[in-house]
Amino acid sequence: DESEISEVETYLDEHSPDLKGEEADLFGIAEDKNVIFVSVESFQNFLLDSEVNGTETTPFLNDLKESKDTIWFENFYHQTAQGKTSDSEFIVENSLYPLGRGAVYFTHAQNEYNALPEILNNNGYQTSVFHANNKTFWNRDVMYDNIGYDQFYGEQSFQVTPENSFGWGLEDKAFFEQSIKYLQSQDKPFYSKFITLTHHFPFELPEEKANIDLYDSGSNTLNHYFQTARYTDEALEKFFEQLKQSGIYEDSIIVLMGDHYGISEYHNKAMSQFLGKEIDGYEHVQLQRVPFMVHIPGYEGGEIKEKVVGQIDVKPTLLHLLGIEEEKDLTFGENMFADQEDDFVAFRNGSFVNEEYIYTDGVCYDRETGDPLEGEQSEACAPVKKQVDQELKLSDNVIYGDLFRFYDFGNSNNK
Ligand code: GP9
Ligand code: MN
Repeated sequence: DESEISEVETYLDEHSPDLKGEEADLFGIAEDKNVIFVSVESFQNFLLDSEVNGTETTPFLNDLKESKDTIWFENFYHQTAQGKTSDSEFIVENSLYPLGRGAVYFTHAQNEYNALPEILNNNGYQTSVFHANNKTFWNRDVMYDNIGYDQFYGEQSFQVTPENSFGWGLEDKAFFEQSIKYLQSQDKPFYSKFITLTHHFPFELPEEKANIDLYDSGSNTLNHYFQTARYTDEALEKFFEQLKQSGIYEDSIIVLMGDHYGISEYHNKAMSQFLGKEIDGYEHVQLQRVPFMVHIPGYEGGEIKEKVVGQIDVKPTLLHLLGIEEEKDLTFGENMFADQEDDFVAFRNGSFVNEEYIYTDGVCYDRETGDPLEGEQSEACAPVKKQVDQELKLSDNVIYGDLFRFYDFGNSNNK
């Protein structure tokens, strides 16, 4: 009820960043531009700059992340749980945490939200999603409708043939190519989310489409993982070219984000062979880093940001870049361009990362060295851990109690 939502409001007020709006870096740099957001399936950071038998896995992304017109957050973590891709979508759209059990997209698709597409709609954007799978998968059709997407281009919007599909369906190269005509039909400015599919478990690719060797380890999954990653890297490169050719590129910013891990703990032995080190709790958390790149055509100030950030921070960050100030929004994440000292990335299981520490399975590690802290030092994580648990609980309250019904966001979203 009202008292529960004011508890959330008070907590978020007390923990909001020092710099808001125009004071922080890059405010409004993408004002009135189109936003092309690409959710890259199962893509983990360790793929970047990796090689198999001397061949780069991701030549396109390797260049992109270092280029003048890209801002790359190298310590960006996915925060998904059982809802996988749908959790990553939910976190990005709402800056709320996913649930500990089940997928919010299924269990709470009818809640009141103040989601990114609705806010963008109110600010004159046309909003759409592109994903070549059945529309009902993850209950997307229902959720998308609730949170304000204008169009959803699902499997039926695409020509899927035996030649252009394998694995989960339409291959990424055909998916992007066939999407261009729909993008051209959007009213400007538009916000369009693309969800890729090829680089999905079990990561199998027809041999003639593979441009990198299989890896050689005891895990068939990891062995294939590089081939589909390479395929998706090529698909993204082609997509950028097509955006340029169709004249969309210059008036757009392109955001790339990995949705969640592709290689689970089950493959730790093979992963440890690949990385050349043992995978303890610390390394496991570090493996949850996924790409997050903001590509701004014409921008010259590209840099690699070391700040610890996560999917929960995407919504306030995008609004910041677009120059949209949502004074009354309730977000658990923070604008990545604002300075904030005591911030952390919380995971659904209660683990966390902040600038100094990584906490998981009851162990507090030094983030810099990866060493577990011993004795009294190990208490260093305790105060942050307390806040992490409180924050997850408050976010759960919002979802389970549908608390946004009782809050006035100060815009037309409230019914
Ligand atoms: C399905 C695709 C993959 O449409 O988004 O979902 P995942 O299994 O990664 O959650
Ligand atoms: Mn996924």
